Amino acid sequence: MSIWFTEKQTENFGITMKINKTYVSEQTEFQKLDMVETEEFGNMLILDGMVMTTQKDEFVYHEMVAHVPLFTHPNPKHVLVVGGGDGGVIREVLKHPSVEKAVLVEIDGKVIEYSKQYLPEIAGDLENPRVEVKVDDGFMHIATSENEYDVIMVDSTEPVGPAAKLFEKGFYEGISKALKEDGIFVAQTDNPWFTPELITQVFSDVSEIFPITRLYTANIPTYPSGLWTFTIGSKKHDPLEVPAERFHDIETKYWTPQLHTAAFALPKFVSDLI
Ligand code: AG3
Repeated sequence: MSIWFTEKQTENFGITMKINKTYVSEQTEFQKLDMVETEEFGNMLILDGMVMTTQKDEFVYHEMVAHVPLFTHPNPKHVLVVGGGDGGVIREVLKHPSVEKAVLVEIDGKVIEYSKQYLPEIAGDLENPRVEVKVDDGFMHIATSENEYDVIMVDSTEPVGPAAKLFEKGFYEGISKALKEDGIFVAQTDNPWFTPELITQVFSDVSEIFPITRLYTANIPTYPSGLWTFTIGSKKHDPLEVPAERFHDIETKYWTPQLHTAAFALPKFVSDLI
């Protein structure tokens, strides 16, 4: 007998994977957490029935969340990751030598604990001395920060459950206040096939707050539709005007200097959303 997991991505459509083992299946204080081994994509973290990350394709999301804003900023020193308790974004942030301190604010300590145990190559850098891990509410952390960060990355779940307030305009206003005068932020903003209205709404909210607002995409096979979007809000630096010499050498599997710019070239039906 084989066991299969389906994420129902919409009422009528889903993604199905063969599961070899279930390591954890637990209701935490905030959400349902499952950690499983899949045949095709290695170990996988599922929150509230939604695929968060897998060993095989995690690099796409984590590299694209981290490197696009970090290379856009000329000298990012102080960085905040909201959510992202699996540690993947932090691992990529640490590849930038200018970063002196990276703060991770994850609401659910269990995500951190089980990621360290079952996703060690993703979570391994959470112990790095340049990293400060806080198990806390990211929304509150933003609300109480002022003029502190060069770059903020919002690595949230979907806008249901604990992350719903991370997609509201008031949160982006808080982010703007928490950023320094030339700060940049990025948020994962779902996909254009099943949640086009969300992309339009977030883009419009962010562009009312930030002078430079941009949308870019990456291919993530285990996320709904595979075509994922990220929205950037920037006070001064434009991700489309990064001087070539700023792209220092780093080891990546998805991001390249060419892709940094190419990721902003949108299919027509996607650019029509913004
Ligand atoms: N956070 C965004 C995952 C969204 C996936 N959505 C879904 N499967 N319906 C990923 C966390 C990785 N650090």
